[in-house]
Amino acid sequence: MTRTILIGAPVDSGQRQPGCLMGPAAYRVAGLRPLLEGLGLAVADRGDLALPQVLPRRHCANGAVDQLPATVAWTGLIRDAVRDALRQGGIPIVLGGDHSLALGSVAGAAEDAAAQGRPLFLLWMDAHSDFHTPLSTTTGNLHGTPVAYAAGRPGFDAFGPFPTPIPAERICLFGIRSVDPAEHRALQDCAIGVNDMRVLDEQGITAPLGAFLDRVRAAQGKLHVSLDVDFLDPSIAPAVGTTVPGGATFREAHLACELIHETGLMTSLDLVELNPFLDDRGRTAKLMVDLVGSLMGRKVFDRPTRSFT
Ligand code: Z70
Ligand code: MN
Ligand code: MN
Ligand code: MN
Repeated sequence: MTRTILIGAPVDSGQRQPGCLMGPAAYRVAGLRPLLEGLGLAVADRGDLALPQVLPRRHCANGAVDQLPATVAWTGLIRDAVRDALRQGGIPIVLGGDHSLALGSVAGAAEDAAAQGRPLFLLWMDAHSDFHTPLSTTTGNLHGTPVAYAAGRPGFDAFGPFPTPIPAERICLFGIRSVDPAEHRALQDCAIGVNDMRVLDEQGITAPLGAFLDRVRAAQGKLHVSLDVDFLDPSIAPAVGTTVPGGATFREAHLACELIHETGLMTSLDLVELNPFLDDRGRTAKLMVDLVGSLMGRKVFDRPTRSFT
């Protein structure tokens, strides 16, 4: 029986708009646990992680960087929680919290994959590329950095080295439409797969996503999925600090989640950037929970396990 392990990560040190710390509670209120149980899955809810009273002293050469000590402390807590959940054979679902939590969750998934001798792949469903380093960010918001950390870019001394950096070919950005100049330059110099909105408009969801998932399967890889609320169009998902027009529709998002489920490849998941304070009667929280339903196997009719080639 598939076991999901819920890890509450009320992180809001990665950006400056208060409210993401209410995310884990909102997912629980929106019915995440009964949804998963209704799909026949076992659920263990580990509750919410909490920062220690005393934070490590940390300094960054870039004076713009905001709340580095708290973000470093969250990273260690989340990394350990995700690694332990995977070690116990569960599928960790990290309930965020802003996207800086992925500095920890992807590191935990990488530690586990290395221990099992399997390659880790990363699917980043987001309006943003989150490919800044602490040295290149101009906003200082560390939620804009986790892909760079996972890829092994320099500048993350305060966090310690990323365990087994993920080769660029195993990272897929999906749905992006807001990339800062420094991120753009760095992405052009590497082999990270960029499925921006232009690609999805032209080719749809199935072909680009299927090509990536096929590579995960061929490599017998593990797959971490990081789902940012702003992957979705703000008209259906208003509860996010950084709305970017032109996001995924309800149908595109569900299709992507269904396709991921049908491959059976996803081994860990982040739900990030929900800001319940900005929500409209819980609709964004409910939509995110609904998408987890599709990721974990809810469907109108049964379909066989799928591959794309
Ligand atoms: C911008 C920055 C970002 C998420 C906003 C935005 C980054 N590139 N990431 N929302 N999830 O501030 O670095
Ligand atoms: Mn993000
Ligand atoms: Mn984003
Ligand atoms: Mn944000």
